Amino acid sequence: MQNHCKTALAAVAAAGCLSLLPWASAAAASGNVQTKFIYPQIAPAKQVVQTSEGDVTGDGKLDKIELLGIKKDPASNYYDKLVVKVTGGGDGKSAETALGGGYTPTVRLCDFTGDGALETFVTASTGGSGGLSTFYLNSWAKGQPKTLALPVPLKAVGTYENNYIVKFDVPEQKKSFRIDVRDKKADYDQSGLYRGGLLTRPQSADVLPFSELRPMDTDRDGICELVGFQRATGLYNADTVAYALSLWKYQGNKWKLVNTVVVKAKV
Ligand SMILES: [Ca+2]
Ligand SMILES: [Ca+2]
Repeated sequence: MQNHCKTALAAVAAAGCLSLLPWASAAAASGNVQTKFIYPQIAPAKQVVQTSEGDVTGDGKLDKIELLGIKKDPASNYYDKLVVKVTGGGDGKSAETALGGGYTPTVRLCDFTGDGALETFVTASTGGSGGLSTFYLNSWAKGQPKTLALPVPLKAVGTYENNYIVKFDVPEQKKSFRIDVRDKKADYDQSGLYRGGLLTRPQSADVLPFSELRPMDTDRDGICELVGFQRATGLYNADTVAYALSLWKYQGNKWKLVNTVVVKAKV
């Protein structure tokens, strides 16, 4: 099990690892004359971003799942609000739940909880320079939307060491990983971080929150795990040093950390 998960994480790493108001009217009365004012106002555009099918309610019949996006500015790529709407294939009833906003949202269906019914997993990019995303996991058992917990990002930290090594500590699993960053030697020497291969000052590497949580059935038991990707930055935001990967299984209403690995970022 442990070995298999390691293999799965390694495979993920090797694979490269790595988006109203209608015209309002107001009537004003002035003596016997009524003047009607009409103000142009922009209606938030609500649109279907993605449609899929699957049994999320657990009655054995296919449901229709729609990811809806609402924009205040139709010209923007940013959705101010996202909504998941489920229309039951069995009884035709629909239910929906409102989520936060983001860029390039997607919805995926998978059974994370192991109850045989699929959950909806929505990802949306924050659009910031950190490359982060937000995630929403909902169950729809018996047609009732319920928000489920998500994994918490690893509190891993990186520390530069002599000879162009960054050591990452993952406290959640009491594990350490040493990443060779010799390929950045010219940049690091120029910035004065190293002299003759020796560190000139303490320097840490930051491990950011999740840039991605990817549903994957890594052990092929029909239940989805989540693989988390956290980017680690060195001297500056664009200086990507490594990725911290974590494998999570949903157990007893929470996510259990199964394995972690820190891998060197590909140049
Ligand atoms: Ca489920
Ligand atoms: Ca699985």
